[in-house]
Amino acid sequence: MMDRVYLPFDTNPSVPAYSAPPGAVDAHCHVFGPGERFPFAPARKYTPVDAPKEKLFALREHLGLSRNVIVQASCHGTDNAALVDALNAAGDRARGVAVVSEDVADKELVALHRAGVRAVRFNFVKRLVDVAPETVLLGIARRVAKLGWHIVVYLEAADLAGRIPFLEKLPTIVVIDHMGRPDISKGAGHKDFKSFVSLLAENKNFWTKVSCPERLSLQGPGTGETPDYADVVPFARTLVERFPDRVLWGTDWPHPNMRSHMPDDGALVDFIPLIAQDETTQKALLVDNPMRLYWAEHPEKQGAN
Ligand code: 0GY
Repeated sequence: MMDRVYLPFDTNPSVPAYSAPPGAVDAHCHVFGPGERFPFAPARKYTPVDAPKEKLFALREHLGLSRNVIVQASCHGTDNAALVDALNAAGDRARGVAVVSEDVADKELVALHRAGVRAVRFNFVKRLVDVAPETVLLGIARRVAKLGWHIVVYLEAADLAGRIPFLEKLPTIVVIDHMGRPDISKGAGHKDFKSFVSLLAENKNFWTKVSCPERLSLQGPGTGETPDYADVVPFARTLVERFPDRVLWGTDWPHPNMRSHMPDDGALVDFIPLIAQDETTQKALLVDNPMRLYWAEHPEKQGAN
């Protein structure tokens, strides 16, 4: 285990200039610990700073947002206790994305559903996890599909091509985190990003999160004259314009495992009008899409009532 402490999150983010529409969802964020109550996984690859639910809910209000989708991160492994605790405290204002192993019991899945979990995350990023075999993941996907859940996938651009046959076998909606982590230095006109756009065009059940400009940007925070992460705008804007009903946005607070700098969460909200340029598109990105995916009741779900 590599036990590295990452940068603490910004405890004094700016108030964004952009006002999100009523009901806006931060569809990618995490809760960590507190470690004393919810210990981190022994096999974790980094140790985060505690980022408890109260801080997340306070940030939601500060940024003018209404709801959260809380994603289980690798440092908590398959122990979803901190996530469930946050979901229980948030009531209808949060939904969850869990990480489970193949031996998860049906009754545990039902309990997660009752708490507000609506997806599982498959993490293919080798620096974060020991990646599970695809046959195991496919088995999990088939089980959670019965609950009406979907699959959230985290992978890096270099690994995408090799995983496409697997992704295309998944019997659910598939949400690809952080735009598939494109290489920003290549530009949005490069064939690699075009392939990602084609992948979404060809697979109507594939969605993506236009999130994490702070991880992808080479330019980094702006100078006052230029906005933060301006070099990521063409990528995110392309996806929002091309797939307005299959994109999600999130802060990624508390930005686990960031080493270069800690973003200002207010500036991340101000990234939204740069990538979604009219009110209809903003409402789709921030309200309609996440509500449809995480708050709708699925008639096909079984055993979860
Ligand atoms: C993210 C990104 C990262 C970490 C995790 O599960 C995780 O530990 O997702 C990362 O290091 O790129 O989405 O929060």
